Amino acid sequence: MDVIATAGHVDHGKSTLVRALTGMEPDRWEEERRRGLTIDLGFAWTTLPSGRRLAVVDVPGHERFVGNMLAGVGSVPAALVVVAADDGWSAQTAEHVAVLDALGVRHALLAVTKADLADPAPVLADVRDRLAATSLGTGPLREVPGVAVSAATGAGVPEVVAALEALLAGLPAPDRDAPVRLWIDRAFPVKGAGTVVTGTLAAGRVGAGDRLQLGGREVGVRGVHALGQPVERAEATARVALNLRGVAVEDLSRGDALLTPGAFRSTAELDVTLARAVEDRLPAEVVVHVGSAAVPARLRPLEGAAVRLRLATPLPLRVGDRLLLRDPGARRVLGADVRDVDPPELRRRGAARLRAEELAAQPTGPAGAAAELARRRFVRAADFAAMGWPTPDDATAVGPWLLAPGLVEELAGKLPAVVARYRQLRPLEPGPPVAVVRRALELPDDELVPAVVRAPLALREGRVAVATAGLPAWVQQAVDAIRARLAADPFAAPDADELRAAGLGPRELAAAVRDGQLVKVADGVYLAPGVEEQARARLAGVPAPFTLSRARSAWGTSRRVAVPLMEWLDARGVTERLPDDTRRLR
Ligand SMILES: Nc1nc2c(ncn2[C@@H]2O[C@H](COP(=O)(O)OP(=O)(O)OP(=O)(O)O)[C@@H](O)[C@H]2O)c(=O)[nH]1
Ligand SMILES: [Mg+2]
Repeated sequence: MDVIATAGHVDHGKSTLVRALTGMEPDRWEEERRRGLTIDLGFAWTTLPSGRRLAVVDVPGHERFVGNMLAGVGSVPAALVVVAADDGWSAQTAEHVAVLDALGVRHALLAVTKADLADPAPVLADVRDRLAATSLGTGPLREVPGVAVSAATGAGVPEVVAALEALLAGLPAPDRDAPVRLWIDRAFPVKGAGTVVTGTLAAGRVGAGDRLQLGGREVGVRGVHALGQPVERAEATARVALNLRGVAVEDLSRGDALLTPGAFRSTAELDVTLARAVEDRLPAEVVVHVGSAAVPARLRPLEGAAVRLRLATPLPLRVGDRLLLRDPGARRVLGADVRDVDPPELRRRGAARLRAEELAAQPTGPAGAAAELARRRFVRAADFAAMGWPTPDDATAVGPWLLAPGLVEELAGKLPAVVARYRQLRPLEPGPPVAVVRRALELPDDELVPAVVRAPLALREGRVAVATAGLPAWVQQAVDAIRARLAADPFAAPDADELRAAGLGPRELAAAVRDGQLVKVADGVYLAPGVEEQARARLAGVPAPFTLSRARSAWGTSRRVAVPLMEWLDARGVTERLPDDTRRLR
């Protein structure tokens, strides 16, 4: 299916031509038919002789309804520009064409209507001339095909049909694999079905059973209609009506968007560049139009074509989107391309100018993505994609993160100094905990730390440790003395006074335990590694079951050591405590 929107001055014959082309009545409201004036968007469709199906969004020409016109053309790739032969280029012709130009619409057909009332030739020539200067002009001659037609006599209608066929055949194929962002243009209740919304599906596909994101919630698609018929699945480009589950009509309005979950991020602050240079001052307040949405925004010129926008309500925007900025006071519209949907804060003096220079220098497309990743250094891959960037080929992927090329090596190079600094302050520790490294390297997530650890550093028990860390010399000496004594008598744990005299406080002892040189049996009770086997070996020679005091004499130690050692062995499953408080080996 193809979708085209009308454009043109009030009363120039848009709706009449749509009626002649489709046999359908685009003016849906009683008031519209009574006044012979389109107020809101109208929808009609037909099958062209080639078999191509065409939906037409008919817009109002009256200046008061330009907001509706904008909602109608926002997602549509091609326009049918209507100018009456007896009136020629008029105020809303100019305004509508400026809108199409600002939106960057590149495909159009000019129909000069009411050819029965005046010679259409001069108007055809004049308007085609004017259109050549806009985005609608294509080819080296910047031509727009034009046809004269009279809906009153029917003359020219077949020529309009033929010209439409040619135009539609030349439209670029929509991206049907892209995520869905359906800008809602109508929401209404249907008896028995519930909530129905309509919109122009510009990319992607949507089918019954899909789940779509709507603001902060998810809604289910119960059914899909296209051109009045139920379909399994609709593919871009298409006019679609979706029957939604999980949302009331009152909670929906024109300008809301239904989104592929997770594929878009909502943003209220963004950087754009104007599509055309502007000589005079930019307005401080504009209305941003995209799809069927219209949101007031504050505009801050950065420098040159670069502008920062702050939206009154966030919108699901992506880098590469074309926005229309409207200055309602001056009746002026500007096209603007979204360049960054998560722009850096501008705090320092001159930051705005630097940002503008950055944007001016940054290419668009994949090369722009590489530059963007280099600027951000790291970003979640899903976020980056939701911003509208393709994944740069040379990015480093670490779990859910993307890192700029070369960044891992750069950080790995910095890490030894971070570890050395830490160990200078805390010589008893083998190295900094992962969280400390994360902060020191200004990484956003602990998950990224392992990627920058290189030998001889290693990740050990939640720390980045020096493989050959060992203990400071004086601690090692004191521990050696204790180990020598324990080698002679494995259960002669030094008491608190002895430990203190040797200079071993809790931190030194913890370091010795971490380093595998001592075993902590209980607070203040430290023995040598291997004590478990030695304790078991001694108990093996004692008839079971045995009492604590029998075990104590087998170990040849005091109650101070024997009581916690016995419990420690119980806990490790070496011994088993029986109901009468005696033990046996397991
Ligand atoms: N003689 C003649 N009258 C026409 C022709 N096309 C439209 N009209 C008349 O022009 C008037 C306006 O036509 P519409 O089709 O409603 O114009 P429109 O552009 O849709 O107007 P808005 O939607 O209000 O902007 C109607 O009275 C039509 O009958 C034509 O080709 N010849
Ligand atoms: Mg009309």
